[in-house]
Amino acid sequence: MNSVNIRINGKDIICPEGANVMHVAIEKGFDIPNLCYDQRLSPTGACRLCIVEMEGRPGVHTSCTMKAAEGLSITTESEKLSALRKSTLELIFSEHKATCTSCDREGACSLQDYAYRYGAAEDRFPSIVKGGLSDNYTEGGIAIGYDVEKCIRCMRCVKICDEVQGAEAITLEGRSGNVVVNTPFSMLLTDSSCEMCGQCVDTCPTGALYAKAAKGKGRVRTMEKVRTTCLYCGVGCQLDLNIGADGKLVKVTSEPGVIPNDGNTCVKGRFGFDFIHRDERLTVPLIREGEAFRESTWDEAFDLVARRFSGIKEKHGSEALAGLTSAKSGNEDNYIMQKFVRTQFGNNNIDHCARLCHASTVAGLARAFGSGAMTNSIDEFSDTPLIFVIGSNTTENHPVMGIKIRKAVAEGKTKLIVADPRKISLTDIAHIHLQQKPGSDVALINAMMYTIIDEKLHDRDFIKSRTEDYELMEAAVMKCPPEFAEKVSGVPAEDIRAAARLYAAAESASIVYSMGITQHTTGTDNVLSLANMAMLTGNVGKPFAGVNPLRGQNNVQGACDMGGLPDVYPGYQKVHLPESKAKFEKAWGVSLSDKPGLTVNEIMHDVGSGKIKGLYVFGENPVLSDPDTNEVVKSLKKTDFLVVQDIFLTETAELADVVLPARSFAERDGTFTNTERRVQVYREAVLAPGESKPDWEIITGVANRMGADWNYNSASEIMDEIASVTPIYGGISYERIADVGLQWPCPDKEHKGTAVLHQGKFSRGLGKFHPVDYLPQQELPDEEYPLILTTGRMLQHWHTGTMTRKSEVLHGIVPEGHIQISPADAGRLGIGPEDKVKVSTRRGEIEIAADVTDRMKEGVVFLTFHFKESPANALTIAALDPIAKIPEFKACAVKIEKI
Ligand SMILES: Nc1nc2c(c(=O)[nH]1)N[C@H]1C(S)=C(S)[C@@H](COP(=O)(O)OP(=O)(O)OC[C@H]3O[C@@H](n4cnc5c(=O)[nH]c(N)nc54)[C@H](O)[C@@H]3O)O[C@H]1N2
Ligand SMILES: Nc1nc2c(c(=O)[nH]1)N[C@H]1C(S)=C(S)[C@@H](COP(=O)(O)OP(=O)(O)OC[C@H]3O[C@@H](n4cnc5c(=O)[nH]c(N)nc54)[C@H](O)[C@@H]3O)O[C@H]1N2
Ligand SMILES: [Mo]
Repeated sequence: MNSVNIRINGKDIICPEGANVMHVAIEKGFDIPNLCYDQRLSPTGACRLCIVEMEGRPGVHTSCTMKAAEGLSITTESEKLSALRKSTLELIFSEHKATCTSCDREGACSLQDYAYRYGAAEDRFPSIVKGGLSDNYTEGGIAIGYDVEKCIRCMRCVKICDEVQGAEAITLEGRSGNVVVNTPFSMLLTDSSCEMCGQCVDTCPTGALYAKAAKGKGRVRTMEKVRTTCLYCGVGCQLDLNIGADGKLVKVTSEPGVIPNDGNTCVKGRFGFDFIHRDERLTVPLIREGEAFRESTWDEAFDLVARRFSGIKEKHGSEALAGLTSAKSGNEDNYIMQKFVRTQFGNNNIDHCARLCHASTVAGLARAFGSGAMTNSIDEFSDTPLIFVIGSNTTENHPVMGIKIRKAVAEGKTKLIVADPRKISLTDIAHIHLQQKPGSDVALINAMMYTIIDEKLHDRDFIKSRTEDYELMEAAVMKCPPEFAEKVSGVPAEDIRAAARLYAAAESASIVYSMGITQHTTGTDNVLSLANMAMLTGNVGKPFAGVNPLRGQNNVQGACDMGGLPDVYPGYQKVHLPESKAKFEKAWGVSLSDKPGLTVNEIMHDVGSGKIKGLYVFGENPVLSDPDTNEVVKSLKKTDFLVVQDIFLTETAELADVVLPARSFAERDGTFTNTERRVQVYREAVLAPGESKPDWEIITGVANRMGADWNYNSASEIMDEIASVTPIYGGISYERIADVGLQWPCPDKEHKGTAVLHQGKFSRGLGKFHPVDYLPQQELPDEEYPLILTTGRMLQHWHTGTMTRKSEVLHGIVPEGHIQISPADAGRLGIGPEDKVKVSTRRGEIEIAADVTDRMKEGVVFLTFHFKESPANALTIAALDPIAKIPEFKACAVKIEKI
């Protein structure tokens, strides 16, 4: 883009041609009054406060609709402008009842500020406001309230909902001259597309829209704002926790322009943190006495835990101990946890939920590219010519990335292919939807590659210069023409061909995937297939392309980076290699085991068989999240000694011998690493409940009583140790990431971080093609269990529900679980909407209400695992991918009966 010279108040400025003048002015520190402007939105020009004078053009002009052109010269303040702004404000007050004394926004309201600045009177014109509070802005008035008397019809809420969120849920009715209707916003959640993200509340300049839970709890100016990183998904949104005088969270706001979310959040980030103040929070250590727990001091708990673990080690050897680390907790805590297991337990029996999640990604992409991480960055999704979403329900599970994709498609910048057995929200706007049967992805992708090779759409230069073993892959693919894939997957061959052509023809194309790909006995094969297809078309190692596994938990990337895995130290340094062992023995001052440890499922298996006697579960809830719950509970009950460290008394904690109370992310400092490998800070914002401690402090307490001598004073100090032993984090320090996080690899203090991996060269040198053949799922439907059950998540809830089900808003929107079933299957089984059904597999059964929906394909049913009353994992199968050891959460055989 060309640069141009413009002039604001006599000051020369260089900016891109066509840039929004208001935006440029604000960036350069000029204070042009505005009410309808939000940098994320198209210009409205409605409030007329941003008027400026322009050299050579008489009159006044709105700067928010002005584009930068060479020689443009404007003046932002003058007597004339002040007079006009004053009367504009006075007119606005005829629509806005200035009840400032009782308003939460008092002292932090642009309207109030400008009125003061320009001496506007609130009562110069008669009020035309009618109506009052409308709590029913959203259904049941759960989250958001609307005060008609404060609305100045700036359109920011309408536009943010349309242009940014893509939900198009808000309409402004009856806007004609001076006529104001009672409820200009009419919406009902049940048949509205509102996602309750609260973007409208956040952009509202006057407080007409407000978070109901925050009403009366504190004025903006009296609250402290603490910038932090969201606890929910791997997008890593930056949020501002607004803290009231009582030290409690009042509401969440967010700032446009801040990476990676640009001020956008989903319903969980905006309204889902009230769980931190719930009475059910753990406040003191608990020790089991018979069937019940009693409270204890930290001293007693530390002593007991250390004594029992040491005792088990002495009597049964180090192999009798294992630990699970936590993708919900910080990098520092995970680093300390794996150091604890490796140095105090003396083995590598450390793993975590990444095993249930992206283990196949780590295995597959490491084999193909040399690194298991997302290759590209979140920002790119606004401008990627083609996005292929496969097995990711992006708008529900990585919502802020989902809205980026939605916006890019709406603006015509992006073509979208979605492959998912369900009609998810993204399929509504997709150019092609491939609705495959669960478990048939290899056939589908191979057939796409068959078409690409057959029609010579592949990138021969890239294949020749950057990859190896192409021929092996080609031989496998040529066994899988689209007609074969149609038989296996149920997707018409012509659709597969069309998708292949669209993907291959794009100037650059990005693959976005998640659990639909990874959670299969063929998970690693699925990932290898996607890597094959990206390399086949030269779509790796450049911007707007790549293979992008969306990491799930807020810090699952970090928990892996920190060595929360049985085969690697921090930074993926292999435990079996003598040089890494020597390095960490020197750094930690102890001798270490070079035998790779056990994975989650192997740990659970050995717990069940009695081989493992002592287990330390940190920040996970395997009773509800591991496959085949009945077996998991049986196993856990067999442990000699089970320690659970959590913020709540979870279903797993209920089985423990000792429960250790942790602080939540809002009560301590630390870092999370998001899905694009960006290391970001979260900060202490509220008072911690009772005697809870930060995770790293708790683990250190146990370690020191087992013989370690660790003296960490802060999370930042731990990060310095991490940086010293972890080359990809070598350049990370709290100082450097205070404002904006850095993306690893970031090897030294001068390095600016890495946005795109594998540019010029793959991490492993040449990219490696792998021949992959289609294999069916482990447990196929049969006469007795005729349907396929696939499991996953929904927008409003998080995994085992420990947090989201304790949030008023989230629980209010979705209080219970449902099984999604196609109208055809429901009809055949005589099941109607909301009917109670019994769902059973060879492993267990649950009762739940039916959601009959044409979003499901015939023969497939879908269940989330958020609700302990209807636990999905009572049904799932513990069959594992042979390489990655990830369970087949996405496909097993099931039977459904009406109760
Ligand atoms: N709201 C919310 N967000 C979350 C989470 C949460 O619990 N709640 N969890 C986080 C975590 S840890 C993770 S890992 C991510 C997961 O994020 P996603 O992977 O998006 O979540 P899922 O719902 O498990 O599965 C995604 C999709 O896979 C489809 N699917 C099922 N079987 C198959 C198949 O055989 N092939 C293909 N191609 N698709 C299939 C499902 O229909 C579903 O739409 O979400 C993260 N974000
Ligand atoms: N059927 C089925 N099962 C699945 C999946 C599926 O798609 N289908 N997906 C799998 C996937 S991808 C994943 S990632 C797993 C998730 O499985 P889990 O990780 O077991 O699930 P969460 O409910 O997120 O558990 C996190 C725990 O950490 C606690 N916690 C939160 N913050 C802190 C903290 O700061 N400190 C401590 N100590 N604890 C904290 C929470 O209260 C909660 O108990 O589930 C897996 N299970
Ligand atoms: Mo996950």
